[in-house]
Formats: sequence, C-alpha cells, structure tokens
Amino acid sequence: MPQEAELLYSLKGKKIWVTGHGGMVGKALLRRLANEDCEVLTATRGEVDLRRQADVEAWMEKNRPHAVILAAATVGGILANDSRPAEFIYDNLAIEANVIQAAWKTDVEKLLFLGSACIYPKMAPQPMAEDSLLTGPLEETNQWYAIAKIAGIKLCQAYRKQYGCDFISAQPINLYGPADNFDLASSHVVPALLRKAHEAKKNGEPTLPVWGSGKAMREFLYVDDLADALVFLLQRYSDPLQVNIGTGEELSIRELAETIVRAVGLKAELDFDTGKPDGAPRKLLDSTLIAEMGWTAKTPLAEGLARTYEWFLEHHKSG
Ligand code: GFB
Repeated sequence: MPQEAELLYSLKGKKIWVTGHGGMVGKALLRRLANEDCEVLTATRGEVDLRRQADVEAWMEKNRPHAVILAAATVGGILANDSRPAEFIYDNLAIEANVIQAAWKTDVEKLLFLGSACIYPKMAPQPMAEDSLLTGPLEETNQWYAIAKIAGIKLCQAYRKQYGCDFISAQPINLYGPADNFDLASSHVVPALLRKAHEAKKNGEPTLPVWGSGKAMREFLYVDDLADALVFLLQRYSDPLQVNIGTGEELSIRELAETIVRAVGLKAELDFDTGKPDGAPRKLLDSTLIAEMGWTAKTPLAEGLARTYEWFLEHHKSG
C-alpha cells in the first residue's frame, strides 16, 4: 500500500458546507465528517434552492463556509436519465454554476465537485483512466447528465486557472448503500433489484424481472467508502485533474442479480427484459491515481449489499 499523500488542507475548526445532505451521498458525508474536528453546514431546499443564483449567493454571504462539498445533484438510473433529459441537464448545470461562482465570490478555501463515471466516452478503453475524458462520443441514455457533470469539472478547472481557486473534482463509479432511492421508476440497478427481489420473495413469484440483456458490465462502490475517499481528497489533493473513485472489481448485471437473489434469499429465475436499455456496455474505472495517493475502497460488495438490504427492511416496513 503506498504511503498516504501529505496533508494539504486541514479540516480542523473549518466550516464545511455539504450540499445535498439529504441524499444518499450527503448522508454518508455527514456520517464520515462526524469523525473530523470540523463544523458541518447544511441547508434544506426550502432555505436555499441551489438552482437560483441569488439564493445561493445570499446563503453563502451569510454563512461563509471555509470549504464546500458539491454533492447536490439531480440523479437517477438509466430510465430516469433517458426520460427526463431537460431536468438532468438544466438542474445540474444550474447547481454547479451557482455554487462554484458563489464559492469564488465568497473566498471559499476549498471546493470538491462530485462528478460521475458517465462523463467518459461510451467506448473508452477499459478501465477508464482520467485522461480518456472528451476523447469520444458519450453513452446516449445519460449524455445530458454527463455533459452537465463535464461542465462542472471544467468550471473547477477554469476557476483554478483564472482565479487560483483550490477547486477539485472527483467521480465515483456507480454508487449504492443506505438511503439509496428505491423508487423503481427512477432508481439505479442495485436498489431496484433489491426491492424487486424482496417483493418477489414476499409474493412467492417464480421470476425476477431484470432490465436489459444482463450482459452490461458494472463496478459498484459502497457510499461510505465514497464519503471516506472524498474527505481524503479534500485533505490531500489539489490539482485540476478529476480523480476516479472505484473498487477495481466488476461484474455483469446477471451476476449482480444472482448475488442479490442470494442476499435476499429468493428462489426465482431471472427474467431479462431486452426491451429495456443496457446502457453503456462496460463501465470500469481506472482508480490508480487515488490508489497511488494511498486510498482504496474497503467494503466488499456482499457486505455492502447486506447493509443496504438491512436499511431497506428497516425503512420500508410496508414493502
Ligand atoms: O444502475 P443503472 O440504472 O445505471 O443501470 P447505468 C445499470 C444496468 O442495470 C443497466 C440494468 O444495464 C440496466 O438495464 N438493470 C437491470 C436495471 N434491471 C434494472 C432495474 O430494475 N433498474 C435499473 N435502473 N437498471 C446510470 C446513468 O447508468 O449510472 C447515470 O444513467 C449515472 O447517469 C449512474 O451515471 C451512475 O450504469 O446504466
């Protein structure tokens, strides 16, 4: 294991604004930051709508965070991305532009922007390294979201170049974990299959519906590992290049469905619906850069899935 990169930014005594604190990533960040000697700031959508520039500027002027983690975003699974393109591009562009501009205006010392692995070209060589950004066409189903996330990375680079701001960005591979979105119309594959498997077991159904061919390859990162990586980067990274965060392990959607079926204790056949899109054929990040700085993911998929299912059982009692 490489030696940990040197501490560049201490969080001690700092006010850190976690945007998107109500979401799965934001909640994991609050859990992780509770171990640091810092003050965490949060704001509800009622207090500040991040899509409104005047709201964001007024809130930042008043609260003056030292650091900002930009985890707020309009997100969703493959179908939500494909069917709500305007929301995915507009909301995310507006949120990023407003928060980054206000962070510069209020002299924020450090900002971390959260991108997404879908920024890389559909046919990028696998595993996808940071330098494959903008080398080819995007996957069609989530190009709207990807363009917004690429713009966020470019905003950080531009403010660093023109104004010398210490704004960095990172992109995780597909995430899952407690407080994920379990709504079948907008969720990602892990919560969708956990819920569907749970319901199939409860109703004694002989099959489990799985979208697409099952051949698409994916890599999954447990959200508490992501939060740990983000805090690590906040403290130890200060460069324009966006940093990949993954586990280095991939599996097919079929294998994922089989793992979930076992985790839930369901006895059913998988029923693939090829009328639904597969999306990108393969998404595996090259996470060498962060590994060389001394950070690696800790939670094995089986353990992360078990904890996520536990959370689901606890919070969807009628489910
Ligand atoms: O997780 P998911 O929606 O995101 O889908 P993407 C991953 C794969 O799982 C696709 C299949 O091949 C789906 O067809 N799948 C199988 C299912 N059953 C289901 C199901 O019941 N629900 C869902 N949702 N998928 C998203 C992007 O792409 O990844 C976002 O659209 C974002 O922009 C996110 O980047 C991380 O990996 O295909």
